[in-house]
This record gives sequence, structure tokens and C-alpha cells, in this order.
Amino acid sequence: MLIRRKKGWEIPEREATPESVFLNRRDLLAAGGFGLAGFALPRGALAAEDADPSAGLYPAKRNDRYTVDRPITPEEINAHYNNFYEYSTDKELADAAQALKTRPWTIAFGGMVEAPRTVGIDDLLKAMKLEERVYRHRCVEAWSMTVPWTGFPLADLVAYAKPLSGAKYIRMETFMNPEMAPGQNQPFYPWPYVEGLTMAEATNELAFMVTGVYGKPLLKQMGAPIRLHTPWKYGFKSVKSIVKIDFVEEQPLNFWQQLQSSEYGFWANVNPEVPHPRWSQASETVLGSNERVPTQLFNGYAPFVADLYKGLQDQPLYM
Ligand SMILES: Nc1nc2c(c(=O)[nH]1)N[C@H]1C(S)=C(S)[C@@H](COP(=O)(O)O)O[C@H]1N2
Ligand SMILES: [Mo]
Repeated sequence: MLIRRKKGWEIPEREATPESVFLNRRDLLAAGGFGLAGFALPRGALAAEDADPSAGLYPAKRNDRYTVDRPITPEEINAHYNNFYEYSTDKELADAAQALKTRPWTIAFGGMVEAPRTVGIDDLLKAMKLEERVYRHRCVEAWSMTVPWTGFPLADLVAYAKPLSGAKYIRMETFMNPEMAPGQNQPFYPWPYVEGLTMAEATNELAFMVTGVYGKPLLKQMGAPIRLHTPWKYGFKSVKSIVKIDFVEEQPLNFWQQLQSSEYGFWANVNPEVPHPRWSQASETVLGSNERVPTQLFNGYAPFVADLYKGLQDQPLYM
């Protein structure tokens, strides 16, 4: 997302669309209708250590309240166009991300809570009610996709964690393990990846904890086993592979802010009228098509979230 070399948004749209490349390379899998994680093997044929113990929870029932008017981005495209700097600064990082070990996996709740606790991902999944939501995702790099996530409202996780009333922000952290994630050996970046939301944002009905996608457990390259998705904000807010959740009084400084605060802020709400310092945010490339469509305020989710920002107009809400 930063300087130094040619990134997705700098190359012509036609080249930035990985569809043709992908379909040639993976046509066998794609033709069979199998996703990368689903593979052509029956589930029982997988080695025990590779089997995802949560596979039986998917697919979950879709919540139609959040259905959007765009076609869902094909899995084979989404699965090969990712931002996950722990694995690569290139979009094609699916193979590298298979090094991510998602079991055992725990999430530690701390900071301003009634009592700190640590929960295993499978126990957490048992405690939460899963549903599918089709959400638009708009990256700050001006590309977008439409994704059938499965998960549960972040509000439910907040209730589960029991924060104290003085907590003002939620802070979420990705794992830190340079042996498992070679990108974390790059000292230029402020690892681990951190993101934050106000408590009002975190308990807004749209804020979603994602544990599955395309009707099965979340793919590793998309931030398995648990990541955030806040569809009205630029994609960098949607932190992946979370291991730590703290409730705090001070506004967390996120990963991209730490790196380049002149370009990336805390709020990061989508707004076509506020350009990034180096490019316009007025339109976006829809992954999987050659279409460039106008970007919408709050990525089209204004009816759900605009009220959150009343009285905050003096803040850098859109970067
Ligand atoms: N830990 C971590 N989380 C991350 C990122 C990252 O590099 N590391 N990239 C962010 C950005 S910029 C985007 S656009 C989305 C991409 O999610 P996707 O790969 O599932 O499309 O993840 C976000 N979460
Ligand atoms: Mo992004």
C-alpha cells in the first residue's frame, strides 16, 4: 500500500484484473467448482492436522438485510488478490499464506474488561451464532469486491468480552510470528498489525467478525481463523488473523498510521470526495470485471453509519 514499487493501483486496470491469469493457471479447480481450500479431495482424505474442525459450521444462513446490488466476486478471483503484508506485498500471496497455522488459536481479551480471559477459536465459535452477510469491500487502493462472509456481529463479541463502561475504543491485533509469516521479518513495518474502532463503531450492527467465506471456513489468505470486516471503511481497517482484543481509553494508532500518518488515519471512512494524497477516491475498479464504478459515501452504507459521525466533522473522518 505504500511507496517504493509499483502497486496494484498503478498498473492499468486490465492488468490489475487477475481473472484471465488466474483462470488459465487454475482452470482445473475452477472448472470443478472447487475453491482453493475445498480442494478436490474428500474431507476425510485430508491429514488430521489440516482438517478445519469448524468446517461443519458452514454454510450458515444468509442474512438478507445486508444483501447488495452487485454480483458476488468469484472466489477464485478474491482468493488470489489479497492484501496480507505478513505474507507478501504482492496480491498473489495465497500460496505463501498457507504457512499460517490456524490451530491451536486463541484470542486474548484484556484492557478495560471485567476480567481478562483467553478463549480458543473453536469454543468462541460455539458461543456465537453464525450468519452469512454479503458485503461490499472497498480498499483504499481504489479496487473493490463483493464478498459472502460468514461470522457474527462484533457487538456480540463485545458483549461476550464484558468491557468496563469507561472503555472508549476497541483495539485488535494480528498474531506476531516471523517464522510463520516471513513479511514480519521486514523491520520497515510496525508489526504486529493493529487496528481500532470507537465503541460506538464496534457495536454498530454492520461491524462483523468474519470466520468463514464462500460458505466454508475463512481462507488463510483472507485472515483465518478470524478477522474483522467494517464495510463502510477502507479495507485496511479490517484486520486479519486476530489474537488479541483490548478495550482502551486512548485512540489506538493503527499499522498504516504508524507507517504514514500523512496518508492513513484512524477513521478511514470511504468518501469519493476526499482523495488520498496520491490518487482519487472518486471511483473504483470492480475486481473480476473491467468496470470502473463511482465510489459511494460510506461505501453505500450511509443509512447504517452516518449518525456515528455527527458532531465529528472537524476530525479527519475520511482518511
Ligand atoms: N493483518 C493484516 N490485516 C489486513 C491487512 C494486512 O496486510 N495485514 N491488509 C488490509 C487491507 S489493506 C485490505 S484491503 C484487506 C484485504 O482483505 P482480503 O485480502 O481478504 O481482500 O485486509 C486488511 N487487513
Ligand atoms: Mo486495502
